[in-house]
Amino acid sequence: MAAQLQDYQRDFIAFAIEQGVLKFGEFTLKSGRVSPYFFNAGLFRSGAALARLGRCYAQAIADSGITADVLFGPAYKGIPLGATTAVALADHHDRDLPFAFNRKEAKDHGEGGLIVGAELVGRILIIDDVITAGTAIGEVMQLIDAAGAEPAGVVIALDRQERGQGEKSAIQEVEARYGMPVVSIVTLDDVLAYLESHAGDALKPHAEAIRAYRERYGVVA
Ligand code: OMP
Repeated sequence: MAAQLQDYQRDFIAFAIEQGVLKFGEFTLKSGRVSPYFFNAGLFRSGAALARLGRCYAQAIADSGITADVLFGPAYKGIPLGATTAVALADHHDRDLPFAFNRKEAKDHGEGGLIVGAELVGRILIIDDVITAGTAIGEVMQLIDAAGAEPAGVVIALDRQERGQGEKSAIQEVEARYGMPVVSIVTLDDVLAYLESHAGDALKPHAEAIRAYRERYGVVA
């Protein structure tokens, strides 16, 4: 059954394509899989684009009903994502949450340490770009654990709906392993629904390649 897109999800996909963030072609992923599409969140790179992106993350958080004490943006790509989400939650949802991010390498001078911004205490909501096989999120969980905090969940822009180590999706594995929800602004099903029903003729043929990729690496719904 085709995914039912909410207006903000349809706008988000159109916006990601327009900004060159969501691209179609042939891309080798971190997992080694060769994918017919790629989502590069680093290409949301103007003030207006980041502001709009933050509003989409904030909307996904509001829709999910997840509550948290601190927002966390993992280095590097999660840092601007977490920051713009924190701004959007305060401006549009009346939720002024503390925000933190990490350094990739600990500083041994000045204020030192690995975490910048808010202290990691209580329930931590992770803001990240994409989960494919779930490797990157494991590193973030170690930081939260080391701080003695608890994960509240993960919010990502795109759920690629791919298998992880076994038959379950990488996201289902992350949810089971860490006992927390993972929510996304959009899923691969949403992207397919967009290509099939809303995109122009030039983009429609990409749906075929994505369906074939999903057959090979996707989860059985
Ligand atoms: P996993 O660690 O396998 O879950 O992959 C997540 C990471 O892959 C992201 O944080 C990105 O660095 C990268 N990635 C994308 O950014 N966009 C994609 O569409 C696919 C990937 C990827 O390589 O799987």
